[in-house]
Amino acid sequence: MPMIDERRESEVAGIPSTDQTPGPGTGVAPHVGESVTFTGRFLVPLLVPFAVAATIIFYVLNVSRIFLAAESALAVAFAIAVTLAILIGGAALSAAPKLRGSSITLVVSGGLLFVLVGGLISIGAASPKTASGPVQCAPVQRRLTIDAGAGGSIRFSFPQGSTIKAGCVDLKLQILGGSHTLQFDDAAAAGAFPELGISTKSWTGVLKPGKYVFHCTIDSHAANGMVATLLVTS
Ligand SMILES: [Cu+2]
Repeated sequence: MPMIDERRESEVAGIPSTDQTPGPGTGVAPHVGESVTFTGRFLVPLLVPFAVAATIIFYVLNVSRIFLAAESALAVAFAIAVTLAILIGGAALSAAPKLRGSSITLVVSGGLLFVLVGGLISIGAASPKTASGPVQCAPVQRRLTIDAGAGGSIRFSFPQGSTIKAGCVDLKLQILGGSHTLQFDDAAAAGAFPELGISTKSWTGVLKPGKYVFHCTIDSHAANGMVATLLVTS
């Protein structure tokens, strides 16, 4: 740095330096203004933790959704791919500090978009498979009401008989006393048709021919004999 040395020598010698503009090769960029200082010193350090937290939440939400939706092996593979992409991307970005800000923004938002798309396409599959009710059918061909707790008993009763023809059936539980429910014993039937009770009093669905054993889920009602069979004929 011959220029600095020269200046020092001139200052030491008491000769005022007239050259106020930094010469080429000094490598000192002049300060542009206060806004740069405010953004760099205050705004960025303040926003970075929030951005990091938001990114982590975003990542966890979407990747966990992928885990919920996909078969375990596929989900693990995807999560590893996403995590590796983030790690490699981060390493590449820090290894290339001269990359323009706009390029970094593009790469990062591209990665986030990748994670978001992965999360979005698995939304439906990730939703819990609740027994949301039987396949709706129309028109209703038959209606059947099953009574529960008639005369203060802990029993089911069939005012219209316990046999019904297969088809589009509207089944209703009429609670005459106490609190009772109606749920099919068979796991597949219980999954297909919602439990009837206080909140859900009826459903409409296709009943195929067969014997449908059902019970009350309240306390020890079933153990005390609150079970019955609905016969569906072809
Ligand atoms: Cu009961």
